[in-house]
Amino acid sequence: MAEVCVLGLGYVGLPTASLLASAGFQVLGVDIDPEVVAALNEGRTKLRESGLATVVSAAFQSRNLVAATAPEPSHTFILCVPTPLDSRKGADLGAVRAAAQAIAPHLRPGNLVVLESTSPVGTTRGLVADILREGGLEPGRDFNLCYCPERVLPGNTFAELVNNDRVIGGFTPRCAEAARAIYQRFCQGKITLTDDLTAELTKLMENTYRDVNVALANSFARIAEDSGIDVWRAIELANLHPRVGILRPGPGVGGHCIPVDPWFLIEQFPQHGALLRAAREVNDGQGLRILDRLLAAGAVPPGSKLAILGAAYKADIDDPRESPAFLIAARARDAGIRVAIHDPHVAPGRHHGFQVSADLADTLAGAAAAVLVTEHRDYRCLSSKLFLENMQGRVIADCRNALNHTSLRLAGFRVVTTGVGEAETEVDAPRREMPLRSNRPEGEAIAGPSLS
Ligand code: SAJ
Repeated sequence: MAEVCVLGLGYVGLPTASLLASAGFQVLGVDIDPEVVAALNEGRTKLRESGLATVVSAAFQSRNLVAATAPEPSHTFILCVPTPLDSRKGADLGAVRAAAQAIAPHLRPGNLVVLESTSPVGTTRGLVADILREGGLEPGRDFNLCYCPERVLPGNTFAELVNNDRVIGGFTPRCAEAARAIYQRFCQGKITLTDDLTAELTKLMENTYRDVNVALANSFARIAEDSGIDVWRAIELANLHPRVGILRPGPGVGGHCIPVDPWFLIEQFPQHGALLRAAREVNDGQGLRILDRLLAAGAVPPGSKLAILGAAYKADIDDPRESPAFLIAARARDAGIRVAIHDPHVAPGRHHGFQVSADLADTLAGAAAAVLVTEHRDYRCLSSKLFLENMQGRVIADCRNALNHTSLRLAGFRVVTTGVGEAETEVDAPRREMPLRSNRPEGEAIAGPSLS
């Protein structure tokens, strides 16, 4: 009998299972995908992050970790399954439901069940508890039930799993204590106990905070673009204030967490969702802004080629999920533009309906314009010669302010940068007159409370 059964062998479940195995537990890792299970049992993993593959293969080699397609009786069950959005931007809890149903027949008195998947407030004591009760056992009395959100940053998963502080929310305080006994075997961060509802909201708040703050940076970028100001310099200066820490503008927010999680709160609490929804809309519209600027400048006429640099949703990772690159690509294709996408980390092949290539020269070949979406380390040192020799046009858009603009301009390129007004993109261009007047029609009052 396994001591711990981890359901879902994705980017959180597999490292967690491996760390538990390294800590000496007998772990059964469960995934519904037989190919994933077979590959893992043969010692193959798709994980390419530094440190992770080593921990995973060591866990399998030690035989403390074994993968299977169905759970078995165990002392502890940890659910690390995905919670994506459904077509109405609500939480799709199908995988959580299926995982709870799969463990229900194996549940015994004294067991511990932990949900890690990001979930709407109330999922642990609602959906999960209801399914587990069907076997006649009561959470808090007969078995322990907790919510313990993962907090790892993709790209730094292993270090964050070990070092980050964790919040454990118990259905009862005793449930939380039972989970602490397991997590403290591999987590070196501080473990704080609370109730399941608070822990669920905490996780959603963390990612919503990030989304709203990126949206704030993107809103500032738009203001700067309209004012002929360089937002990157302005942010640098604003961040000299001891209580200000503005994030970086960009092409919007990708990945499977931050563009998704705020919707869980918006769906559950629409009466308080205005700010959250506005942030989502700003971030979702951000990628298309750079394309609109290229279209407005006539840089990519129908029939021409646009080269997109970066398919991963953020720098130096291989994950293309929800990447703004594909939003830009789809809109460009709709406008009759031929699109080529390059990424040095994402597996070459089709993603989101587009071919991603690992050949940069080929991606740039004959392009009228190029747009940098992801600030991979490999791109930051690209020479202007590469663009010059391969591209047909002379326009480069930089969503991350990551390229060497001086060298590109000296080579004859026009550089369009997120957060930088057009006048600022020309060499030696005089600073455009600041629009001191607002865009409000003459005489219209500013809406807001009256001071009188
Ligand atoms: N981004 C910007 N500007 C910034 C920071 C980020 O445009 O200044 C963009 C990135 O390019 C990316 C997106 O935001 O497209 C999200 O990237 P991220 O690095 O902020 O976060 P994720 O999605 O990789 O991981 C987040 C983390 N949450 C927080 O930092 C609050 C991580 O700790 C969570 O565990 C993870 O979501 C998750 O699984 O929920």
